[in-house]
Amino acid sequence: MSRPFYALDKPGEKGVVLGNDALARGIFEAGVIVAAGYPGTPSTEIMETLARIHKFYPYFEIEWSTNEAVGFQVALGASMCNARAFACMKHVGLNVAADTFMTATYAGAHGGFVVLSADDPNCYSSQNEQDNRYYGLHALCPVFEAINIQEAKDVIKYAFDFSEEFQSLVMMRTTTRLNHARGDLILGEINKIEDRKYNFDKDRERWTFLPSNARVQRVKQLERYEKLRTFSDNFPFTKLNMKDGAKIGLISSGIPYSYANDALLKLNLTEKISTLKLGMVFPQPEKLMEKLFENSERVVIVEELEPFLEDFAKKLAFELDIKLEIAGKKYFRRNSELNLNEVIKGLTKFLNISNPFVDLPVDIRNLHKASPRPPVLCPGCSHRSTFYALKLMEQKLGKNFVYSSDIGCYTLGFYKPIEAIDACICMGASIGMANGISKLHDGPVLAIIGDSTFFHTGIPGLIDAVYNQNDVFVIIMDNSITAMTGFQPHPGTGVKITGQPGTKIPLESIIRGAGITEDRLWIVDSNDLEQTTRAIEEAISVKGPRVLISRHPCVLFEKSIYRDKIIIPVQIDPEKCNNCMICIKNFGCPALTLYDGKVTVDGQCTGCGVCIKICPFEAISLKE
Ligand SMILES: Cc1ncc(C[n+]2csc(CCOP(=O)(O)OP(=O)(O)O)c2C)c(N)n1
Repeated sequence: MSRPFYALDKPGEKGVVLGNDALARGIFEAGVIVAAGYPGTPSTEIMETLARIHKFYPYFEIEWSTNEAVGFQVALGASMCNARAFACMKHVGLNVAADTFMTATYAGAHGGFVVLSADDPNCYSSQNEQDNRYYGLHALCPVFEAINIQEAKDVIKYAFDFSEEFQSLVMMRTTTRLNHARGDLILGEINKIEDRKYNFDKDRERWTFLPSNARVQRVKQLERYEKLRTFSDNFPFTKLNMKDGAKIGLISSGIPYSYANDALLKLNLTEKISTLKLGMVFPQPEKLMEKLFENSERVVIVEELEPFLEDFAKKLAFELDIKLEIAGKKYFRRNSELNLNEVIKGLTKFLNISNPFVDLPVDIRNLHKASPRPPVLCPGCSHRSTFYALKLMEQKLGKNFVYSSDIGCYTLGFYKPIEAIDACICMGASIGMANGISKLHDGPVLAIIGDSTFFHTGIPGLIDAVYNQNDVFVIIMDNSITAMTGFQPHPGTGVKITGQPGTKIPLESIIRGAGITEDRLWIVDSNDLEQTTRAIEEAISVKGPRVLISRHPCVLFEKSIYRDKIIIPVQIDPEKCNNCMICIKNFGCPALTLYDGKVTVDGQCTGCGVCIKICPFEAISLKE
């Protein structure tokens, strides 16, 4: 197996990598001993790259945990043993881990402990664009950011040293633009921490949050916070660049700083504006800010999402009684991402100068737009067959079902032609919401959840349904992988992140353990339409909590591992096809298209054969 660039022991070597590869490299260089997390775009590749590095350096431990709370707890346990520990998640994952996080920050870190929160401005692949810098403020946990690929590696590596020096947890906050950008990276030294003992630190008062201990730890947390506040001015990746005679200041961090820097270059303003670039965005460097304020009449804050730095800057200027104008969100949007174009527009408005680039296509995204495509389930996706069977049953019974959904590929059942999904808020919420709806709604209430999501946070909802005898029909769309985030294994697959075998936990064993009896449990092959429809019909006629596992492996995942598998696609007999369009309008497989007024099969067909069963004219068959 050839060694990827990011796994080389060649300090000084230069290459081009993904932001997430750079972050993984930094974590590895820092000497991580335990890494844990749960997949979530845009963070997933960090763990996957670490797992690839692990193949060459198996001395550290790495796992996909059941969910982010568990991942965080695994890392916390390792930190308690004096190990360098890393927890990885997307921004909403920190909501799942928040209960542990909020209290763990009182106790602080023993071995260096870094939690990475990958935020997603513009909701590219998320249900919200929450700004997790506020978690830092909320938990008094220092938050670091990086402006480019090289810094991503350097900052996160440094975060482990920092964490140990201050005995503090550190949050590394990234955004999609950093995680998924590519850029130059110079490799650093691999830190080999050889002389440490990794035994549990039996400091019982520190780790046991009985109220009597919690009060003491809270005071310690506040003392630590004061040290962090003071240190922020000396943070090695924070830089105040004062310009002689400049009366304008600019504060920024992360990717927005890179845009601001480019904008100043393009506008020829680099010598006229003093800049404060923050590497540590919480706590903020008060002395550096004070210096900038004292020398400026106006300061602009360039930041994405919430006015996090802006609010702090205004408060600080007020407390210091320095009179100056501080502006931010007045010139820069609060939702979505910024880009160079937007930053130039905002800056020129703030400076009240004309924008020389206004007619130029500065926003390169406009030049490279892909043709618009609606998000759809893949050709051959087994979720489609389950939805189709459900829709058939609605027709047959003359009833509309309520579909309380979870997050996964199946959420695409919201779109035409399926149009099933009625509600989806966050991972693990489908069964809980269905429990509530079932108490009031007159008609069948379904909870739609995937296998990975069921393990993640679905189980308590099912236990609630059984315990409270709620009239909820849970459908687990089991494609035997975490498909939406790119085929990560989970407890139901029985394979670990390293590719080594783990212990497989069948969904049905948990469901039975939660109190679902055999007469309330159906297990079908999703692509067997007859079997699936029959099971749905039986289950709908029963009251109380019941579960259908609709199981068929993800077709894309299968294709990726069985590359040589011969696919026999379907064909349409033009003599038999009368263009009723059921296969296109109701079933909606993207491999079936209308060409020259006739239904045709394109090269995407996976040969799942489900469309053969739905054609009332028997016009579809497998190719010979
Ligand atoms: C708290 C949280 N963590 C992670 C994610 C990212 N994410 C979205 S869906 C999903 C899991 C999907 O897997 P599964 O339930 O098996 O459904 P599939 O996509 O395979 O159909 C993940 C990890 C998220 N949205 N929220």
